[in-house]
Amino acid sequence: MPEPRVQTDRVCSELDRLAEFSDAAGPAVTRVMLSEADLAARQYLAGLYDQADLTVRTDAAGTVFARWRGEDDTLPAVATGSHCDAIPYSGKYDGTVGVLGGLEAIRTLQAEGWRPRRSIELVMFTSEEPTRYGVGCLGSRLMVGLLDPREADALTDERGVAFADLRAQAGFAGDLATTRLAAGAYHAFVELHIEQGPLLEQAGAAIGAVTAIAAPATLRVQYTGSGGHAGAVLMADRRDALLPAAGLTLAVRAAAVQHGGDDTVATAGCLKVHPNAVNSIPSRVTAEIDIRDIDLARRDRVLTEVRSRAATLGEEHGQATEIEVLNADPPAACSPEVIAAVEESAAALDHASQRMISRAYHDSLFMAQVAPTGMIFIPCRGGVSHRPEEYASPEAIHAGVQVLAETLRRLAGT
Ligand code: HGY
Ligand code: MN
Ligand code: MN
Repeated sequence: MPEPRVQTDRVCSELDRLAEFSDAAGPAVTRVMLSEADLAARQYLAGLYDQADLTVRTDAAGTVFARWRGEDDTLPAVATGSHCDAIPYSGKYDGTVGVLGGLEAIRTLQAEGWRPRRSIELVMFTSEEPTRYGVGCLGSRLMVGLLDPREADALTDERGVAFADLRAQAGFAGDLATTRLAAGAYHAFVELHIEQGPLLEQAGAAIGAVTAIAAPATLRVQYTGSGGHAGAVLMADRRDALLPAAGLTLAVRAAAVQHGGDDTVATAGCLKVHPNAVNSIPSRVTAEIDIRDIDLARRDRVLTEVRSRAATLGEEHGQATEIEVLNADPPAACSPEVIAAVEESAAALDHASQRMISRAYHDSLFMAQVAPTGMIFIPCRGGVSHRPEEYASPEAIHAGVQVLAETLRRLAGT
């Protein structure tokens, strides 16, 4: 079988260029959904899609679909893709490898003169990261009907800007209900992504064939004390909102360790202190907590424990406590057919592969609810991700794009 002739230099230089659209100094990348940097990145990608003669549409949430028409465009297409938004001070490969790698896989197949029977659609999902609204995968949740369009439009960021207004300013018009995918829209979905863990590198395997995606949950807890002058209010008279929040960050770890298992992870990754001034007693503190597990019942046990501790801490400190579950999603199983296509493609190209679960979530977590879905992982150095040191080598990217191209050929050729 002819090896897909991936132009690795091209895709790596495009990844470098994409990383420049950022609100952080390199090598860090910050590209929050629909920020100026994100809008500029979208423009850059639109130019690349145009050069590849793809037919592009954008839905009302800002998810972009770039379609390579197959011989029979009426058949359910095969989709691939990922995201280009990036959490603050992260790296340049999370998500982008799946978008630019997907584009490179399509260009590689085009260059061979091969024509897919089914159309191949490259999807760039809007807002995979939870940075702006606290909930991740906004675009794919809407596409699969898991997020009420009115609720989504009403989401407000920390400046109080609603998604409805933000997307209108970006030119994404229309009712969010129109983002819902038609039943059977896709024959299959496969996402290329860095592993964001160390297993492939440790095993010396080039390819991960993902079998399942862990179950994420996010909790928001807000404590309201009384604040005041840090010098003038005596200790007995204080209601410092940071105290129950500090107790909660420790309780999150205790709950995961005592009530979870080896695959249970939890952290309070976000703590917003108001007014956040050294000489002012915190009057309001909001904690956002991330809890995950591959076992749903165990994840929910830990979630229940953390919610209970959050309430108790508020009572102990005599402070008003608001607790909100932002999302509590089930895990996803990948499709045996897509897993097989990934493994057979890797074998045909002499790339060592191994089956594994994804502890990070991805848009695939939701696409699996509407189409046979799989993921292709490539190693990232030291398993590091969501940090500026995140790195995927050209060799790793080359192998991942080759296997993606071959997987698309298999899935879209029939
Ligand atoms: O948090 C995640 O798992 C993904 O990177 N959004
Ligand atoms: Mn991420
Ligand atoms: Mn990602």
